[in-house]
Amino acid sequence: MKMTFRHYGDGDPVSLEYISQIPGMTGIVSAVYDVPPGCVWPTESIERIKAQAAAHGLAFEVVESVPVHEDIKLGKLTRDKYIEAYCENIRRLGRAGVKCICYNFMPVFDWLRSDLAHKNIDGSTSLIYRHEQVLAMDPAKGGLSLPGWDESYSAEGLAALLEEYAAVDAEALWDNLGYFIRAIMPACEEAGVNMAIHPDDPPYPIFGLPRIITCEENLDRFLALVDSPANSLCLCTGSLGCAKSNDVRKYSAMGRIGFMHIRNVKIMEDGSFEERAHLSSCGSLDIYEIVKALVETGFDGYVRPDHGRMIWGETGKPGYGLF
Ligand code: DNO
Repeated sequence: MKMTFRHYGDGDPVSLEYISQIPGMTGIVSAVYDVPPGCVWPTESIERIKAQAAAHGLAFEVVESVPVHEDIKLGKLTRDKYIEAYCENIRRLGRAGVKCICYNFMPVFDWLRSDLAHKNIDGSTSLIYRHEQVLAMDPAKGGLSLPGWDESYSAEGLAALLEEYAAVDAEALWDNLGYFIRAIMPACEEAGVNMAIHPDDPPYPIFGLPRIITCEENLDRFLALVDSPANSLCLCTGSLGCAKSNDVRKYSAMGRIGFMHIRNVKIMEDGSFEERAHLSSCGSLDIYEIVKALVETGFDGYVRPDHGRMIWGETGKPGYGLF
C-alpha cells in the first residue's frame, strides 16, 4: 500500500517539507481548492500542485475531492453539463498522473461534527459528534453553526436547496448516483483514473436528507452499479465504523478499495462518537486488525491517516494536523 498525507495547498500550516520527512510517505492527497463545484480545473493549477509535491520528492496521484455539483445529486436537467465538466477534470487529472479521485455523494453537507476542538483530559483536542446536539438544529431556519461543510451558502440559498431535496428520497439519490457513475466511467477508463467514493459521515440521514453510502449492504449495491475496478471505495474506517459494519477484508480481497482513510473513533450508544488516537486500545475500532487485513489481502492502493487529535499545542486545519 502507498502511504499518503493530505495537503491543503499554500495556506496549509503543515508544510510539504514536513510531510516529506515522515518515514514511508510517498505522496500527497490534494485538490484545486479555488474553483467552485461543477467547473473545470485549470491545467496550470493541477500542474502546480504536482510540481510543488515533486520538489519535495512526493507524488501527486490522489485527489480529494472533485466535488459533485448538487444538480447532479438532485438529478436536475442541468446535470449533464456538470457531468461533462467532471469528465474533463478526470481527463486533465489523468494526464497529470493522478490515479485516484475521492469524492462523496452526500446531499448538501459533507462530513458533520458538533465540535472540532473538544478538549480531552490530557489537553489534546478531538473532533466529536453529539447526535442530540445536531438533531436539535434546523438548518432551514438559519443560524446553523456546524463546522465541516460548505459555508458559502446564504441562509436563503440553503433553505431553497433543502426544499429541492424534499423530492429526492434515498431511491432517487441511488438513481442519480447510478446515472453519474455510468456517465463518468468512460472518461475514467480513458484516463486511467479510479473513482473512490467516500462513505457518508456520519453514516445516517441528517436533517431529513438521505444518505446512502452507509453500510455493507449499500456498499455492495454501490459496487454493483458498475462492476469495474475504476468504480471503487474510499473505505473510511471512522465513517463506516460508526455504523458498526466495516468489512475491510472483504472489499480489499475483491480489489474494490481504491483509497483507505484510517481513523479511530469511540462509538456511543446514541449515534454520537468521538475521534480518538489511532491505537486500537484508544477507540472502538481495531486498527491493527484493519491494517493486517489490508496487508494479508495484498492491498496495493493508497492509504492516509485520517483525523486523530491535535497534540503538543498544534493548531491547524481540524482533523489534519501533522502529529
Ligand atoms: C473529512 C474528509 C471528507 C472527504 C470527502 C470526500 O475529513 O474525509 O471531507 O474528503 O467527503 O469527498
